[in-house]
Amino acid sequence: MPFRKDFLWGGAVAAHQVEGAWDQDGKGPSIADVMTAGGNGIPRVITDGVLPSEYYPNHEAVDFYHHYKEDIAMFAEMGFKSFRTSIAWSRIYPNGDDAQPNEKGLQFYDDLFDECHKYNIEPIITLQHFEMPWHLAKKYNGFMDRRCIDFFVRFAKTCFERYHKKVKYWMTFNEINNQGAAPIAHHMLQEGAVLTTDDNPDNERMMYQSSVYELVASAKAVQIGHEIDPNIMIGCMIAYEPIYAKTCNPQDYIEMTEANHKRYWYMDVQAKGILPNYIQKYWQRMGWDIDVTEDDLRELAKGKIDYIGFSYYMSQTTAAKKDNPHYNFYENKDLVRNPYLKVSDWGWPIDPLGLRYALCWMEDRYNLPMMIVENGLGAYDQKEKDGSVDDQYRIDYLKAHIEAMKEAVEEDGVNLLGYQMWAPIDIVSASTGEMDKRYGFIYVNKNNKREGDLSRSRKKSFYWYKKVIASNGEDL
Ligand code: P53
Repeated sequence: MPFRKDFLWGGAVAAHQVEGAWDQDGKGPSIADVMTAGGNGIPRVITDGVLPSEYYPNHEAVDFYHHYKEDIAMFAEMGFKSFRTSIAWSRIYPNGDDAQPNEKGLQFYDDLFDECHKYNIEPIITLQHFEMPWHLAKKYNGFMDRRCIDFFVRFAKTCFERYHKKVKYWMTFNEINNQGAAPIAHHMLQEGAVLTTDDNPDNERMMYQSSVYELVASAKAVQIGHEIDPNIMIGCMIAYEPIYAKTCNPQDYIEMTEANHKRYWYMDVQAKGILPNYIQKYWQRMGWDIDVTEDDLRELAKGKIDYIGFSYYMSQTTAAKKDNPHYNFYENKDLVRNPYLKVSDWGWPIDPLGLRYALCWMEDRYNLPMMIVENGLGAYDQKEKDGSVDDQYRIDYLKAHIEAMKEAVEEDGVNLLGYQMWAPIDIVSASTGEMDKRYGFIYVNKNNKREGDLSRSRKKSFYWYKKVIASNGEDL
């Protein structure tokens, strides 16, 4: 049997994409609450606060805040061993810089974790999943301001103290590296509450500066978490997309190497506790004076993670270009099509074997336990008159990825703790704000046009995943 007996099968969501109740029980607005609905290929707009004229899909989302008991019962019916979600920072500290936490927000997560434990489902928690308090963006420009380190640490400490007996697995920042090779306004707001515009020529420097502060905040939180309870496991959360070289031309390999540096230096910091030479050399070459103190470096060295959490959706491919002597790489212009792969309806290359490659790459580089905390297919689902959804394409996608993960465990011997698919229930898409980009085993009756009564129903894939878990990954 390839997977350990206590393998953490399950699913993952994020607070802002499911909960709704955006202004209830003392919650403050978050950065997700000021993003409008985009569409397939249409970017979301970030507004200056919540405007009455706009529609913000995260305000209601799928109202998990009021449906969580029903939803967790359905996860339990599938046999979930784990459920990953996040704690909405602005439920706990509505402004982010408040002195005292909001008890009602804290109570909600106590109830949620108790509900999971009722079914022996292990809650797995991300602290900052694209939902920093909006006030931190407005007042401090988020992690461009060093003071945000302390605000995050206060929030993390409150959560560790309150929940360490109920939550063993934690992650600090979701997909902290999305911004790495793509310093666009959307990512910088999502990952660090930094407000900017896409045409700001200073974005890349700002991205590195705010990323450094985020990494210091993460490292400090790891240390505090371990002081509070040495038994909890605190991980990073990296969006892992292998970047392949287009050909075996060595120049393509150097381009690939530089691309990986830009996307994954975060993991080197969090797993090895060092600020890699290649990234410091890059800053020097660009003439940027990034603020990193000796104290910061000591914190990074002391705040190493216990395991690697990562998402896996796709791989990318790049090739060297003329007139690019330093092999600089930017995700918005330096990717090429991989002729061996098909893409999803949203243009994401589908590459199951890339997951095996990913697990091997990280095992070789870090030799740490790993957890796949997101993997799934966003697709247009068709609900039939009898209420069923025949989502065989979703089953095919997940099956192929689980097979690749099995090979990595069985043949390469990687140390894998669990697999949480994204997302067991339909949610609001992070990148587009759509409801119609569906990921779930559970269909939620609500669409892009805001129609629907939020009722839940089982798709074909629901029964398939139940069988997968019951057989510990044997029956795919
Ligand atoms: P959506 C981009 C690339 C890969 C993963 O994404 C990404 C993103 C979005 O910035 O995000 C993760 O909803 C993220 C989730 C998100 C999920 O992947 O854009 O951790 O919050 O929903 C899927 O289709």
